Amino acid sequence: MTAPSNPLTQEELKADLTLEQLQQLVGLVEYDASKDPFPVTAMDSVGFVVGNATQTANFYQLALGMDLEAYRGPETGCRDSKSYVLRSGSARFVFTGGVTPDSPVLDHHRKHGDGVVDLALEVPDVDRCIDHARAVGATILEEPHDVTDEHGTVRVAAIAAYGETRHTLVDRSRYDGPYLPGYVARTTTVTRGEGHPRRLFQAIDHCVGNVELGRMDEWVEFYNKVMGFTNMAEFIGDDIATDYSALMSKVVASGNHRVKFPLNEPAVAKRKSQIDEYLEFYDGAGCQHIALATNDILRSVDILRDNGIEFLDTPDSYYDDPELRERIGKVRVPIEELKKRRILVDRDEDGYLLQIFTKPMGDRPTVFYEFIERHGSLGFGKGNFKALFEAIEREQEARGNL
Ligand code: TYF
Ligand code: FE
Repeated sequence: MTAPSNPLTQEELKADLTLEQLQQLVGLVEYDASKDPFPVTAMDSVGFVVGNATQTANFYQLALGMDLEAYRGPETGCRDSKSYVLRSGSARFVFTGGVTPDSPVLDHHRKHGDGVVDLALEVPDVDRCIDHARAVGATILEEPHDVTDEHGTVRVAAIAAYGETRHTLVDRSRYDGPYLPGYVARTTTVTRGEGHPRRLFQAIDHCVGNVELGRMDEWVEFYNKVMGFTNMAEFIGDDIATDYSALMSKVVASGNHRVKFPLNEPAVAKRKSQIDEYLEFYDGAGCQHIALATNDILRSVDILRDNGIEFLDTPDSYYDDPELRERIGKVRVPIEELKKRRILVDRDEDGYLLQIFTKPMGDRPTVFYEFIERHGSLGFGKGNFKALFEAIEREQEARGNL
């Protein structure tokens, strides 16, 4: 099988997302798919292990406006764990919790707390990807195999990434059942406000990994060599790191930029890096934040705040700085509207973006979300790094971890 010419996933082809909408949401570029040794269509799903999947699934429906889609657990023959599959646009999250005391899921949770275990990728040819990954020395966690039920067959495999994170590779082109064989369809029973308002985010924009001091380039090379990802221009180097961020960062992306993975490592600085705090509390490398693309960040943030989601605060001085207004130029709303909501704004040669960051979602200061509305910019908000890292450090200090 050849590389995908249409970057839409199996389900987006059936659903209401168009390629144009995705281009706008996550910023796609053109590329020659025929030379790609490891063709990737898109993110398939983000897999989480959590302490209580039943309540987490409920929370993500109520607070983040996601729809429940599928379920697997003791009632369906999976005795030791429960998994709930939720969706918002093309973004799919799978929350798993342990049921039996000896469940390996609980061992993972004991060590890492709530966190991301799987950044699963939809690929057109699982075997071709694994053949390539093996040839260049990747760790294969699961050999390619078929999973089948009355709805068809899914081919899956998995390779190891940073820490205990994995990339499951999924080809669901011969399957039309709920999520994966073994799952049953489950629909959302919660109603939100006026019946069922529009979703709060439409797609996954990028997933960031935090790795140990000195190991960022190793992981960049892993994505280059194993997955054929290329380096994007945006990075945080020594220069910025020592000034204020206490971290270094590089970004790798799949051929068409549909999948983007920034990687951070702590920088040696005067104070304890936010990345060190993560590594300490997650007990190792792992996924730090997931950026969710929205086409109306003002509305999303208003609803999310009403639902109890807490965002990082940005000082008035950020908005009142005349230099900001000069740098940003005209955006779709008055700066006052952004200031009211603490939404950040950045502009580069391609356009601009609006972004905001939540506080950590769980008990440990580890995983958080970013909401992002892109208007042409393909970047990550470089102009906001200083304000953002200062806001993160204020939280870190309040936790006594600075
Ligand atoms: O993904 C990014 O690169 C931006 C900025 O600890 C960022 O969202 C980078 C590092 C970090 C938090 C945000
Ligand atoms: Fe980000």
